[in-house]
Amino acid sequence: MPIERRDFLRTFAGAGALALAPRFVEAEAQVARATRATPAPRIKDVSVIECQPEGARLTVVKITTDQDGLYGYGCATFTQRADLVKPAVEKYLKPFLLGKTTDRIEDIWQSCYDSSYWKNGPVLNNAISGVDQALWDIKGRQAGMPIYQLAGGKCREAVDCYGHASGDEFEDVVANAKQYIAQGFRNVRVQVGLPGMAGYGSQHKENNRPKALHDKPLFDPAAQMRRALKLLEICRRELGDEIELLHDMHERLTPNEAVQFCKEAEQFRMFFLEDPLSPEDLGYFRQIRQNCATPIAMGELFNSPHEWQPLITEQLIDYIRVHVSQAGGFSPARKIAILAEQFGVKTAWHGPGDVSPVGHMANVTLDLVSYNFGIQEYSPFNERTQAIFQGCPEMRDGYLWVNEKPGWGIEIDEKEAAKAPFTASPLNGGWGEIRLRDGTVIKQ
Ligand code: GCO
Ligand code: MG
Repeated sequence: MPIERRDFLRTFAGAGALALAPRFVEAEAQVARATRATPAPRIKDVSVIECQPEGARLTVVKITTDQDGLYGYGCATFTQRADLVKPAVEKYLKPFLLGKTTDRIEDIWQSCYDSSYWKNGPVLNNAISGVDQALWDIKGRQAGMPIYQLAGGKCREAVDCYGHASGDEFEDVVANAKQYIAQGFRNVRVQVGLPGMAGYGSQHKENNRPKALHDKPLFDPAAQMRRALKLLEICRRELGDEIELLHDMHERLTPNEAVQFCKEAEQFRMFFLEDPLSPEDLGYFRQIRQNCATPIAMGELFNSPHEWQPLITEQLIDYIRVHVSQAGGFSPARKIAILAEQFGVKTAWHGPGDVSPVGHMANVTLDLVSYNFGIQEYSPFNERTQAIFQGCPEMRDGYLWVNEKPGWGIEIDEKEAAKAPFTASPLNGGWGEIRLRDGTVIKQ
């Protein structure tokens, strides 16, 4: 017992109290045991792992701590500008983070966010996401729990997904959709190529390209609109009423065409139509709502709360569809999910090939813990990806199953990652251009 405590008992409580001292000491020790955490780990290193096991360039941040074997991974994938994320992490966040304790995730998120003064851009948000998710991974590993437990536990057993069915012609799409259905999927996204043009989701062979005033990839929004509506009609007929249909408009139409498209598509009872408008045209969502009840998903291009807040609070969309690392990671995405729940909006986190398996685990974790989960986009992991990222979530019967290991449950084999470096490409992974017949460049 500390001397001062013994003196205190003798002086103020008398000898009787001193006799009770052993019990007092034991109680004190119990409190100490309960409150004494092992000293919080400190950040010893922040590094970036890059690889391209499939089409997309993937970026992951690794945070190493001063405690033996304790580290974590976070997804920071921004495939079109991948080379910029690494220096954002190494030259700015790393010096800011070295020596800090890993236990204050929210505090670190807020201070990284503010440390650039200008914020909410895709490069910096991805860099912060890498750090944020790596810190969650570390906390999960410390607790010996998967992160869904730290976020409150499961609301459901597994995550209902949709697969991507596509093809040059209508019958190819239907056949591809049937393959998904045969695997147990209940939901399919359908995309058809546009003859001679650069459509989204399926590139049609350039055999009968319409005349244009340039030789760049070509697109015609009105033709796209007619073809996609036809596809939905055929799919509803051929696939039956039990299958949920989704379609990604990829903000290719003009705002008024988008309103028309959503209105026309109402008859096909879609699960949702995705990205009818670009983030620059958010005001038109009011017109879509006023004209039809087609469920709308939006948000994969969002980086800023100023983009998702009005759509959610005005209940202008049905599914919020943010790319988690583009919003800054697991911490802000959890807040988006909770905000959306309050307004009856469901989640449909962006899950394409340009999310690393660590990011997919973050998606699946959000899906499991959010009451207002809607659906999850699914992209398969090829063998090369699984050799690098061991512990990818598993697909069974159209459901994704979380990895039950602590943290995100993923181990990265850095030697395997080094065997799949970014491949050379003329635009360094960036996208080219798509133009209308007269040569006007459009959003893709
Ligand atoms: C989707 C998306 C993607 C994006 C891609 C951009 O809904 O899956 O639209 O296919 O185009 O992630 O890099
Ligand atoms: Mg999309």
